[in-house]
Amino acid sequence: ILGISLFFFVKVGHAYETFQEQEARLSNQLQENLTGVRVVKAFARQKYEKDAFEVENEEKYRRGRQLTLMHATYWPTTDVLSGVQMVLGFYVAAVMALHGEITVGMYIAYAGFLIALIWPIRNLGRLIADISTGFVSFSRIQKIIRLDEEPLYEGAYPERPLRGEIVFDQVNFTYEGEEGEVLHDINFTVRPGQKIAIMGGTGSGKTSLVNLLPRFYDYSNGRILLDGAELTTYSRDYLRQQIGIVMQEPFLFSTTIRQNITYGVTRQVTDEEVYAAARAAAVHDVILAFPEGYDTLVGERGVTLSGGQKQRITLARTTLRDPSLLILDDATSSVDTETEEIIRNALRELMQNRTTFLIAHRVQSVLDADLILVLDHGRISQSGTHVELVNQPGTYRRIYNLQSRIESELEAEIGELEVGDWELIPNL
Ligand code: DUT
Ligand code: MG
Repeated sequence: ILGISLFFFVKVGHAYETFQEQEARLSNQLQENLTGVRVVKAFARQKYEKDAFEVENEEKYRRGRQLTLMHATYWPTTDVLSGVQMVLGFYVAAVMALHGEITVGMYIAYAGFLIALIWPIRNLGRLIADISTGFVSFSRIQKIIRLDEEPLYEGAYPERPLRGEIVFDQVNFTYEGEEGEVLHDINFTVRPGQKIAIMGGTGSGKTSLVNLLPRFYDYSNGRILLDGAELTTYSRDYLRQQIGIVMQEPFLFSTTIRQNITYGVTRQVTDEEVYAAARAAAVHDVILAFPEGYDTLVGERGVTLSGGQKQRITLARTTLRDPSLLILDDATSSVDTETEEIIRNALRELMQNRTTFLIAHRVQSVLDADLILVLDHGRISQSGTHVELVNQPGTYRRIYNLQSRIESELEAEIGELEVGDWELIPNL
């Protein structure tokens, strides 16, 4: 029995593992289909997805059946084996009793021992086979438990608020487990209160660069100094309290709009403060237009917001936190030019005396930046102020010319060209 159990220990363990893997694949596919249901519908891929699900589901059925078949062979085999052993034992003892080698009393005692011995051994065998599935589950859980937890509170908590002086000194960065550097040799200096604009094509590393500041990732080489101290000496918790970030992909929780805006603010906030933050993000009037105003639920149980509305609410959320250092990662990409103008004017006050990183695509947004960095495949290809960059050949001037040409063509068409606009465009 022990021999057979050990054999099955290996077999069942393996079958169980492949079954579990398939189950994971199936739930993954189901989850993707549900979250991406709009895309599936838009591309009329229902049948394709159903068929793909069917294939994976069939495979899970096949592996499950194999596992069940194994158990179905193993259990009766050990049962038959125990039964045969018992019958043999009874038979031999009966023959001995008949020949008078043992007494009948002894035979009865012996039969009792035999029953008491064989069933536990049969059960032990089953246990061994079951342990193998336990091991498989355990190692799968361990894979998750073993992952390093981000040490949130390790490091310094300076008493004074951040001034926002930042030095990037030959910083290189590679995503863990991935090949190829995403940022190469980044050097620049930011004085407290300055506004830094980052421009560059998609995938050039803009988000990666600003994500280094709240220590979402740690850089591989070089140094980043924040107020004179190496960034990695600060605790992540402290940095994230001090740094307000509006992420590129807006995310809202399924609660009220008010709770979404006040998210992450630990002190008591008045309605007036919430309204002010919403006004700065040009979303106050939009919210009031909803039937329940600030108490309107977002998401499945409430209203579905447009991309631009979501983005502005996340902007209000960060504004309300009143951070020492502000990062706006493409924070106005989903709003129209006019709304962007409103937001820009409202944010101007917020950015005052506060180090701000602004990732933008429209030259209009970066005109007044103290430093503009143009990223190209992870390198800073150009840096300087608007006036400096526009007077030298390069990417920035190209983008600038392109955008102002489109704009002036548009404006000429509308026939509303204002004299003031031309001041921004120097003679080229
Ligand atoms: N990258 C990774 N892993 C990640 C995130 C990004 O390998 O978790 C890669 C993709 C890309 C490069 O890093 O090749 C830079 O990505 P980033 O998101 O920084 O680019 P971006 O400048 O912010 O692009 P976009 O304008 O599209 O937001
Ligand atoms: Mg980005």
